[in-house]
Amino acid sequence: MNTAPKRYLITSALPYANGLKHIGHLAGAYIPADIYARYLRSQKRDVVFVCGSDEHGTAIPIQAMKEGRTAQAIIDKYHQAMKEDFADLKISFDVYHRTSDPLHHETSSEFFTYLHERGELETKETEQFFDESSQTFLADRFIKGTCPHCKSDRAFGDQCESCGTTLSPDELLHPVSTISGNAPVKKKTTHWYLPLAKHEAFLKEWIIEEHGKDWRPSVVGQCKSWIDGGLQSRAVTRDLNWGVKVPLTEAAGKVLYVWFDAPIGYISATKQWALDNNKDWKPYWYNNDTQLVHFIGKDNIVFHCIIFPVMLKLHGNILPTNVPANEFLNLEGDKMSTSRNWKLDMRDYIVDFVKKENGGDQCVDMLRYYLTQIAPESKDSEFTWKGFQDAVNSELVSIFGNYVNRTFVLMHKLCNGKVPQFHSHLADEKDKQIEQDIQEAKQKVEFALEHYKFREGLFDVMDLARKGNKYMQEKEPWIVAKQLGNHPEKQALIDNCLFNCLQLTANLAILIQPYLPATAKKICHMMKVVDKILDWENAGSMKLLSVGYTLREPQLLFRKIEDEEIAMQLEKLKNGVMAEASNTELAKEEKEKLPLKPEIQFDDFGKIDLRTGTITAAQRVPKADKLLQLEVDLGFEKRIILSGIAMHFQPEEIIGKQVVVVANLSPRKMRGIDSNGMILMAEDEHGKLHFVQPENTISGGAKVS
Ligand code: B3M
Ligand code: ZN
Repeated sequence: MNTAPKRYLITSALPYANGLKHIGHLAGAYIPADIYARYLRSQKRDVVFVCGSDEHGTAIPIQAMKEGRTAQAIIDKYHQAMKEDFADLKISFDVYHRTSDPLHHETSSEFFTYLHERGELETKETEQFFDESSQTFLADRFIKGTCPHCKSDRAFGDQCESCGTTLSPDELLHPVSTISGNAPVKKKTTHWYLPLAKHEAFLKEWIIEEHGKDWRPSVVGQCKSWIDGGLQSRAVTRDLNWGVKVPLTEAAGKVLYVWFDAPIGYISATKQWALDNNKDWKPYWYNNDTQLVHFIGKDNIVFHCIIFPVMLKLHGNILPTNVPANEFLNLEGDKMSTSRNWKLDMRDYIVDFVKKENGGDQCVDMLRYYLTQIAPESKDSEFTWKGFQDAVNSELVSIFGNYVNRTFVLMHKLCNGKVPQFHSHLADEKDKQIEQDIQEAKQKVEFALEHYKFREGLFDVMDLARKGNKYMQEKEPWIVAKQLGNHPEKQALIDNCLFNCLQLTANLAILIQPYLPATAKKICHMMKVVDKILDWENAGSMKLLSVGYTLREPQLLFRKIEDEEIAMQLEKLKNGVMAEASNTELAKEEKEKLPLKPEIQFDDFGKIDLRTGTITAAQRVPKADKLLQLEVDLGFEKRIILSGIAMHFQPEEIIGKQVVVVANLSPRKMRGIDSNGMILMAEDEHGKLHFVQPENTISGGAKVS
């Protein structure tokens, strides 16, 4: 690892072609990758940035069923839409491929065959649910039933939608096929497995020993807990009629598991890029002097850090150098969710801002700015419209935009629209300091970008703009112009200030370029220089603009975001959720038939001991999207209770809430944690949960009957 990488291959998670993608995806896997790629290109390094649509898996036929269209129609529609959205937001993929492409089918079949022929896969016969009327094996998501834990009938073969428990189809009570509505039968089927346990030593050595220090702690932590939990063999084939056919005669009707073929999509995309550009793709996947970096969200860590690396190793390819996975981005106090329509799609932003009359490239950069500033690099973070407005108005407009604009206005006013000379004999401490600040900024931003600390790098660029403002404010060239009368050095003093301010502006353009490419270009246009000036090696220089060169009139770099725009977005978000909730089958079903459970006797109810309590602590449960771990004070004791409310509440906001607890429920283990009781919740017509509470705060442990 001492030799500098010769070439870089950057990948962004291949989005499922089953719907539009939201800004959480954008912030997690696309913007940071794009910043990194643009930075490397400005360093003139050899870089290929690949992505494409993930068009296999059960997600696609399920969406087809929902929209009443064919799977092919679904992938065509969303592949095109996603491709356009990424282009609109200036994500600079070198190739945007798709996994339905024959080149990908070929590449992934070859990969499977290679592993199969070398005996690296095992086969196992298992029994799986089968729908006789449609003659199909049922993927977990296609089986519906009653949850063995909470008894809700909104449970699927993979997870209960009510309490969030992860399920296997066998655990469901009264399973039915969602295709036919009939009870499925069990049928024998053979599948191919990747025996991960065999590679445990390699994974430990590679992840923990080799990368334990340079990968993000959250990534290493997740890998470690997977490995420590014992690695199970993973099925790499499925009984499904949508996907890459398993290239074996005995495997008719089977396809590769989507998580087997999707990451191979990175290779197919590289091949496509090579074909289109008359290049050789092989060094990017076989030579050790390639730096492979996967940008993903945290839910994809196990696939990119454990399963795919094992596949790559067995196939003789290089391994990723880093997997800078991001945590999740919440929206206005709640988790983003497609099913509840609590989200902001990239497309929504494009339509409401970018494609509006006062929109355009500046709005693209405004979103890129805010999403990087709040990037969930080390913990979940939150998008709020107010936060967006503040970031744009008080930072981009007031600091960055204002600095550049003042520099140009003053230069036109006080220096005849030309780059002035610098008179060294008049240089003071402030002049020396600002020059040093520029050089330091370059080093800081560079260090941050090389280490995938995109937020930090952006902060350092803004900090330089802040320093520029301060320098100008202290030098006050407009006062010098007014007050120094006929002072012989008057113009020289003004010149020095504006010379520095202009060189700083050119430096800002270089440093901001990976983050806000359109803004950098606009500054170049104003400076009447070609984009070539944006090469990274130019940063730190005080000779970017030549003395005597005429510059254009300034243009405003960013517009303000008005209160009304924010109010409208918030309104839209709320209305969207309402509309979605009343649309969903679920809501309809529940409104029509919320049948009462069978009658019980007074004694049955008497067995339940309900008590009041107060939530004194709350935290998320790792790897369980829906669960919160609560500490509840019942007056006579404190207890740990797990509750499936994480999609509805942030841990911080529920501390201190009074609740009603089923206090004598036998303890149940979930995710390795004992839950001692249950909290009563009421669900409204939109599917939102509310605490059942006493009308006034009363002491803990009070009996409820
Ligand atoms: N399509 C899952 C996701 O979007 C999946 C990523 C594949 S990357 C090879 O979360
Ligand atoms: Zn349940």
